[in-house]
Amino acid sequence: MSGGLYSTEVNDFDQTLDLKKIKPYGDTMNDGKTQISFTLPVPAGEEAIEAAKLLMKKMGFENPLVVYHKELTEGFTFFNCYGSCSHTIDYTNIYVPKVESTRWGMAETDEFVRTHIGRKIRVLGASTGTDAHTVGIDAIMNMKGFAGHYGLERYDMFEAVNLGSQVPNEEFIAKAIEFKADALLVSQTVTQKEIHIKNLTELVEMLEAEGLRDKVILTCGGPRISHELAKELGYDAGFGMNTYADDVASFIAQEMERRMKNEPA
Ligand code: B12
Repeated sequence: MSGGLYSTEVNDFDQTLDLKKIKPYGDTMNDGKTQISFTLPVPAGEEAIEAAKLLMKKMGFENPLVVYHKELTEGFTFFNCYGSCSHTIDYTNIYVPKVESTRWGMAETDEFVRTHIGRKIRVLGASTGTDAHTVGIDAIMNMKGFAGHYGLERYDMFEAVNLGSQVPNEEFIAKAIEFKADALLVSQTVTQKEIHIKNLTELVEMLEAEGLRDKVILTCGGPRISHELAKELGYDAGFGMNTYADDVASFIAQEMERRMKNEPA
């Protein structure tokens, strides 16, 4: 059976996907439907809701709707809103710098190190500066690893030492020298007031001053770290959310082999 209200509505839906102009998908292609939440520093009430809607319009959302709001504490109201995003992105023109290595599993990486490096790779890791978050660096280094992926301590061909959190850069470098580390793993979670940038930059400068920068493979990671940012700050690689030990172990093994090949005999 054709015709009727339902089929007319279906046919009216915009089904075209143009990768040069993508926008959020709600239940129909190109409807732009977006959920957004934020807090405004004003008391709850009709004026607060109107302010939230006006702000959404300024952000480029059509038909803004506040579906939930609650005063969190006196003078601060939280909003859950919906709206249709009017902006689009050219997906065909996107370039994201990525770590250039092939991701292997633990057995494959161990075998590669055995064959091509011929000894264990010494890796030192820490959450440095004032950062007290350890779960990220533990996920990468500790024996049990993260989400079914074993950590570096489990690898036969890696000797991994995790110094934990709040390790000052001076102490990290001193330990790296003592341990004769091949690779350094720095974790940074807190990004308030760009503290991670300050801390990561300080470490690079201190390594350079000690003449150590080129002697180690320097990596950093954390939920707000990208490979692009890491390279900008002078690191060899940066790893963000949902990284596994597999990613960083493969990178270190492959990078170490590259460097060994380039070393004059
Ligand atoms: C648990 C937690 C804490 C615990 C930490 C306990 C511990 N032993 O780690 C405690 C309660 C101590 C804590 C304290 C604070 N926290 Co906190 N915390 C969190 C929380 C809830 C989870 C973080 C976590 O464990 N994630 C899970 C791990 C597995 O993920 P991950 O860290 O991203 O790691 C992965 C990758 O990023 C990557 N990775 C990470 N590091 C590295 C390193 C290398 C070399 C590589 C290769 C990869 C890699 O691999 C990991 C696995 O995939 C987050 C909120 C959240 N839901 O994320 C807030 C959060 C991180 N904390 C936050 C804040 C503000 C704080 C405090 C400042 C609060 C305060 N005012 O006191 C303090 C910080 C104190 C300090 N000096 O650092 C903010 C940070 C905001 C920001 N952008 O700066 C968050 C986002 C909460 C929020 N929404 O406000 N926190």
